[in-house]
Amino acid sequence: MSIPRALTIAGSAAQGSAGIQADLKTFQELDVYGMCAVTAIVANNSTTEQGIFTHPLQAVEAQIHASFEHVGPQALKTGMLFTEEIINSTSELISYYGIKNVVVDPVMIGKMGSQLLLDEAVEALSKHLLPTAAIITPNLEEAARLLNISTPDSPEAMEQAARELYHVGAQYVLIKGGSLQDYPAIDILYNGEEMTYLQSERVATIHTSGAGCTYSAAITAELAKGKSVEESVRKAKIFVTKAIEHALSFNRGIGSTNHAAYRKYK
Ligand code: PXL
Repeated sequence: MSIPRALTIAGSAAQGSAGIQADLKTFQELDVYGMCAVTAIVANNSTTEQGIFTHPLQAVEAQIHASFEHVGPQALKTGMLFTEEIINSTSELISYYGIKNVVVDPVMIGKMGSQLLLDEAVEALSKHLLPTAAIITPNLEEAARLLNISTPDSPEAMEQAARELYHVGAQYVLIKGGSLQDYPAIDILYNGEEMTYLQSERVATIHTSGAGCTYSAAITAELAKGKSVEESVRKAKIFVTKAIEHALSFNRGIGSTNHAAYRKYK
């Protein structure tokens, strides 16, 4: 039996809401066979800081080879890559295997405040990884950091940032306006020609850990099925909105996006 297959190259988020955990749950919910290459282990959450533990570069590369040499993904996403050497190696392996459906989520700071990308690695992300991307999915803070500008504070400023990021090299730029407080949840997709607005109502919840990972994983899953970037983003926006609407709160701290909500509350 044949099934679409996707790979995530990202960190492990021990609390289960974000990182590879969010990615694999999302792939599964969208009927896509999920694989992972773990870059680092994050044992922090909003109530405890147990630390971030990195893997040797060789371990990351070995996992990527194992995924391609055996099952073979039709799409991949990158999340937390942490170091310049992991970024450079991932970029090289993307070119080596010639995969085109590449979603780059330029993860920098976790909802819980953990630093997930070292400062000295930001340039490598722009220079080496971004040009391999079919789509890059920054939030406002990440877009600002990548472009060295102040954080976009309006849809017009988001459009401007999308244009500039497009020129850095991705084929599509999706700027996520979830943190633009006085607006609905507006995301802007740009492909060098058209600005497409995707809008949903703002959901009043603090339990949004994993939203960015879930969104980019859903895009990746749809690309693995052969959908276009625009179709994939539209479906992913619905998927992540459901996940936020039905967010899970636990005993304390920031809870999780609900990766099963799209299936359960359609
Ligand atoms: O939400 C971003 C994110 C991505 N990847 C890992 C994380 C987090 C947030 O905690 O832990 C591994």
